Amino acid sequence: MNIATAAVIVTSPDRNFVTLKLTTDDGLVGWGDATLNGRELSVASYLTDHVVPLLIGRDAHRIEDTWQFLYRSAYWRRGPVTMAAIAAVDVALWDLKAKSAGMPLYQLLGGASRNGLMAYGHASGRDQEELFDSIRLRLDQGFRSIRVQTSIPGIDAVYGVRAPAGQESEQHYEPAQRIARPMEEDWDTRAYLRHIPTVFEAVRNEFGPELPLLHDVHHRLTPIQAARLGKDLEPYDLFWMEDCTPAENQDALRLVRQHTTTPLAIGEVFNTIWDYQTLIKDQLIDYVRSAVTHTGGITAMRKLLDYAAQYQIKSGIHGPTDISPVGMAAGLHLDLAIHNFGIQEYMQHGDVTNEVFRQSFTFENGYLHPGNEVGLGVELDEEAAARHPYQPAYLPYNRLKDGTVHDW
Ligand code: EZ4
Ligand code: CO
Repeated sequence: MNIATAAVIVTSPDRNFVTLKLTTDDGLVGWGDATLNGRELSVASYLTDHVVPLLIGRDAHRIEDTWQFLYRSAYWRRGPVTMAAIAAVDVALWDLKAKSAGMPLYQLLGGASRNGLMAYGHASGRDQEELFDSIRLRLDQGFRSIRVQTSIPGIDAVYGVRAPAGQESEQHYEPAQRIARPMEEDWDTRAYLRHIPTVFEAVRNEFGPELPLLHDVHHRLTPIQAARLGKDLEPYDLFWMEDCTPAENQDALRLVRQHTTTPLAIGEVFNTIWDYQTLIKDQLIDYVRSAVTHTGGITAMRKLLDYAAQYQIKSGIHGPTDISPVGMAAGLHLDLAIHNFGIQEYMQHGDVTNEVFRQSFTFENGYLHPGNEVGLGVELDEEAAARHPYQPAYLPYNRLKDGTVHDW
């Protein structure tokens, strides 16, 4: 089973996606997701210009060897562009191996460790009424765990707040926008720290103690501010507080950890196991947030999550709309197979994306399942993809009131 052709497909149905297509000399097709939100073409170039020529003629069964070859032969290690490119190759090879074995991928990873994957949905609102409507909408859709984000009085635009429930754009919230320059948002940490505990108090009073609630701080706090927020949220029993500090400095989480029992999740912008080294061995976090797409594929994620498992740290695989259905499916197969599954984020793609990517994973009664098609169970429709050419898009960024650039 040698690789005969490798092609990079860039398509923009509801948003940009970069997909790697591998075909073998015996006629199988494998798919990998290489989407890096707002920097898509750099990964497409890394693949097309530097990786595709190296893949032709290689034995598609040699997944570990191909991973090590791409990682080490580049000399320049790690980084989001490199690791997304390696991830795409790795996931496409796992898709091929599972297809050649005639099995869904999770069977090759050890088989199912559970019946379904608890997924959390996103709720948000500009005020309490909108937020409660949004939570009810997710509950009606079957979600049994909810991420809560809200507007903050005194801040104009805040991460994670989507259009009100029922509006057309509500279904496919996407922070990246198809504009020529990044949108500027504003930020006020003191206003945020005052407001958020009141929101969780209101949500608990309305929806009761059972519902698992999550919150994404999106890297905006210093360690001592994050420690305070974790303490202030303890009465509301969060499932997790996500990305509370920008964790290039892993020791920042030590300070947060010393002050609060609110569970901590981090890592959607990390790209290797080394970004977690201190966090895992010193037990400073509870959930690993990496996406298969951004962390070197199934091969690297399996090692990362097995390492985390030794410290009772669980998975919380990133599942925003900027992970394509191919990347989502890869995460779901891994989730089903590992022992230390925690929760899976599920933002749900829009109809146009779902026409381009035919998928067989299911969402029923709050649980995702990767399905039982051979391989990943996702096939890209190249004719449909060609109808949606690439469109430049940027994620927003933040400034404080005095104009200083802040973490977004
Ligand atoms: O902002 O995926 O937890 N989810 C998130 C996402 C990220 C986007 C960035 O591309 O933080 O919404
Ligand atoms: Co996040």
